[in-house]
Amino acid sequence: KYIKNNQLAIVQAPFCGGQGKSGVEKGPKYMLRHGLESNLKEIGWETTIESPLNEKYIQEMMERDEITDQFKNTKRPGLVGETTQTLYQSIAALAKEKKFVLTLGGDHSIAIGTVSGVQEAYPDVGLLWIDAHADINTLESTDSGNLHGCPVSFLMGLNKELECPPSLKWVPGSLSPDKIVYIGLRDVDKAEKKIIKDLGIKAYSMYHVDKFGINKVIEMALECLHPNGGRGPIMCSYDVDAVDPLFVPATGTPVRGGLTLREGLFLVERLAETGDLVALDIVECNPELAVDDIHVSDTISAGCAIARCALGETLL
Ligand code: 6HN
Ligand code: MN
Ligand code: MN
Ligand code: MN
Repeated sequence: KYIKNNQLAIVQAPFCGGQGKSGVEKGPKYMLRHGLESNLKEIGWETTIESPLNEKYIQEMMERDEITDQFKNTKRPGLVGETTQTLYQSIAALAKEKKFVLTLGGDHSIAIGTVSGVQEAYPDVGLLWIDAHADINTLESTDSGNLHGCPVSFLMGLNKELECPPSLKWVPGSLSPDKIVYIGLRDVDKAEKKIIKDLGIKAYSMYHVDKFGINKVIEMALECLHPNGGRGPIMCSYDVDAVDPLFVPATGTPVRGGLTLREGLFLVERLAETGDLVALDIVECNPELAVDDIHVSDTISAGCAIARCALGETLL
């Protein structure tokens, strides 16, 4: 009911500046080469490919160093701020046109732009964050200085009282703690645990997946986002490292003990079934971290399967 005429915008976000390993910017190209767009057409979507970050920009980005673009401990805030603002503007426009926005990353820092953009079209959107990590470090708490570990803190406005790099000041930061739910967590930093606890954010870790089963977990998560059986728009930001590295080996920060591939797909099949999903990010596929071709194809085909299941391929 939110999306008009099966319109789907596939946004390429070939960005690696939120972390230190190159190759994650190749995610979109690999997923498209795998046939993702034609597969989605086959199931009835009217697709367009959007590339808000142009070639020249990406070339420049790869050449920028983290010595000059640094803010205290934080790496490349200038680059991350500019890139996510560009994505934000383009995605806000697409979502307002009532298109489903599928963004292919890139590292997870791009969610600063994708979620802010979708929120502009759907202020009450509920965000499902599927990840091994919580990505809620602040400018002060981050140990690594990698901004892909921080997008949620920006989306929630947690850096506003801190000294913030000018490039990231555009972020509205209006996501409230009851409009995000985590699933898949198993590597959360100490400071992140405290933030999650203090703000009362709902988080289903792998412990909860084992305890309740994936079906119960997703039902509880949906209930948190739109309580009392209510309905409303849903966005999903899906870090492929939520799925166990057995199935998704080529990713920057793999953590063992994750979702099975079926659990990872079931989650998004259930979202497709609600009919309320308006946007999806698929991030952190890094084909360059594969040790062989099988690792590449396992990772890319899992990423594509997540997109297809979220967009209804497996619904009968
Ligand atoms: N991701 N908590 C660690 C950090 O560097 O802040 C890991 C972050 C991983 C980020 O997977 O998108
Ligand atoms: Mn992660
Ligand atoms: Mn960690
Ligand atoms: Mn992540």
